[in-house]
Amino acid sequence: MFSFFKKKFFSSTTPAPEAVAPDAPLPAESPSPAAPALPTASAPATPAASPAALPDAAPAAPVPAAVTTAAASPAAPAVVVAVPAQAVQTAPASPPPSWGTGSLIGSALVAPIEIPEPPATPPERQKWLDKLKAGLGKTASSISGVFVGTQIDEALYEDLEGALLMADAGVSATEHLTAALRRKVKATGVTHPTALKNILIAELTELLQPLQKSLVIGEHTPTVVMVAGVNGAGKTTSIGKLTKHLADSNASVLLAAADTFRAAAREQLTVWADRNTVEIVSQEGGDPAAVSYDAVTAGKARGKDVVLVDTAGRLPTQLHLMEELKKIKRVIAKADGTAPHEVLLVIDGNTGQNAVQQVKAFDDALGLTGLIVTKLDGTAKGGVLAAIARERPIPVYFIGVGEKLDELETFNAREFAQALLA
Ligand SMILES: Nc1nc2c(ncn2[C@@H]2O[C@H](COP(=O)(O)OP(=O)(O)OP(=O)(O)O)[C@@H](O)[C@H]2O)c(=O)[nH]1
Ligand SMILES: [Mg+2]
Repeated sequence: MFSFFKKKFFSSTTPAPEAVAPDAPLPAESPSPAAPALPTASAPATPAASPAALPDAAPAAPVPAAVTTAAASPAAPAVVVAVPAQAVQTAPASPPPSWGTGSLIGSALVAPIEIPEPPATPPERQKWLDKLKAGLGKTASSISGVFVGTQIDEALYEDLEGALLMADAGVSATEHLTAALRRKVKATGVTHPTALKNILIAELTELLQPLQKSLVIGEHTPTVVMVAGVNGAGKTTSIGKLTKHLADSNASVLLAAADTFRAAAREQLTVWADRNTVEIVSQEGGDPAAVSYDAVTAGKARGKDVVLVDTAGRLPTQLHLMEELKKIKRVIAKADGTAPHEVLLVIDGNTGQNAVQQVKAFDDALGLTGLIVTKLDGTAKGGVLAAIARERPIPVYFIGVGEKLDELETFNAREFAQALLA
C-alpha cells in the first residue's frame, strides 16, 4: 500500500531495495571476491570503484549506515541502488598499506565489516512487486537473454535493440539506451555482458526517473482529480482502488459518476463507492459536465478532501467525445477556479506503443498531470514506460497489477527497471 502522510501526500516511497542485480555473477572486471574486507565500518563508500558492479550512472543511493554516513531515511524517495556487499567488500578506494597481495580474511589485522541487510520491503509492497515482476517476467527473460554471452560485441547490441523494441520501448528510447550503453562501455572499459546489464538497469532507472512523482493531496480542499482514458483501460477500477487507499488514510472522498454514457457505468462506480463507504454523485442519463459540477460543489460544501471524477472511455480520434472531456474540465473550473488539480490518464499496459499516442493526444486535449498504468500483471511488456519517458514524460503516479483493491501501487523507477530487466 502506498503511504499517506498527515500532510496528505502520496509518496512513492520504498525502503532501500535490493542491490542492482544482486544475484548476478561477479563480472570479470571486479576484483576477486577473496580480496580483503574493509577494515572499518566507517570506511567511505566507493560506488565508483567497481564500474561493473555499480555503474557511474547509478543514481545516488541511500546506502546502509555502516557503509556511509549519508544514509537516507527509509521514507526518502525510493530511487536507490544499494551498494552491493560485494562491491563494498572487494573494491576499497585506497587499501591501507598493510594490505598485501595475499588474503587477509581471517587475519587479526582485519576487523571484518558488517554490512547490514537493507530494510525489508513491507510485505504488501513485496507482494505487489512480485506480481509486477511476474507480469513483466517474459520481457525480463528475453532482454536478459541478450546478456548471457561472454563478450560485448556488435551482435549483442543488435540483439539488445531488438529485445527493447519487442518490449515496446520504441525507437527513441531504444536508441537512447543503447547509445548510453556504448558510451559507458567506452568510458569504463567493462567487457563482461553481466556488467553491461547492470549498466542498462542504471540507465533505464535514470530514464524513468522523471516519471516518478507523488500525487499530492491536501493542498486544496477538495483536491479534484479528473480521470480519463480509452474504453476499458481501467479508469473505474483504478478509481475504486484509489478510493480505498484514500479512505484507509482517513481522507474523505466523493466520487463523481461522470460516465453517463454507459448504462452500467454508474452502477459500477456505485459498487466501488459502497465497498469503500464513500459518497457518490450520479445522475441518470445526465450531462457528465453537470454531474462533475455538482460533485465539486458538493465536495466543497461538505469539506471533502478529494473528489474523484470518473469519465466515459473514449478514443482520442472521437473528436466530439474529446470535446466533451474538455467541457467537463472547463465546467469543473467553474465550480472551483483552481480545479481540476489533477488530470489523470489511465493507460492499459497492454496497449503497447499506442499508449504513447494516447498520452500525447489526451495531454494535448486536457493537459495531463499524471498517469496510471494498469494491467501490468498480464501480457504487458512494460517497455512502453521508457517510450513515454522519452516522448512525453508525464509522471506515473500509480501502477495496477490486478483487479483487486490492493493491486495498485506507486511507481518507482528503480523497482520498475529491475522488474523489467533483472
Ligand atoms: N488484470 C487486471 N485487470 C484490470 C486492472 N485494472 C482494471 N482491470 C480490469 O479491466 C476491465 C476494465 O476495467 P474498468 O475499470 O471498467 O475500465 P474503464 O476504463 O473504467 O472502462 P470504461 O468505463 O468502459 O471505459 C475490468 O475487467 C477490470 O477488472 C489491472 O490492473 N489488472
Ligand atoms: Mg469506467
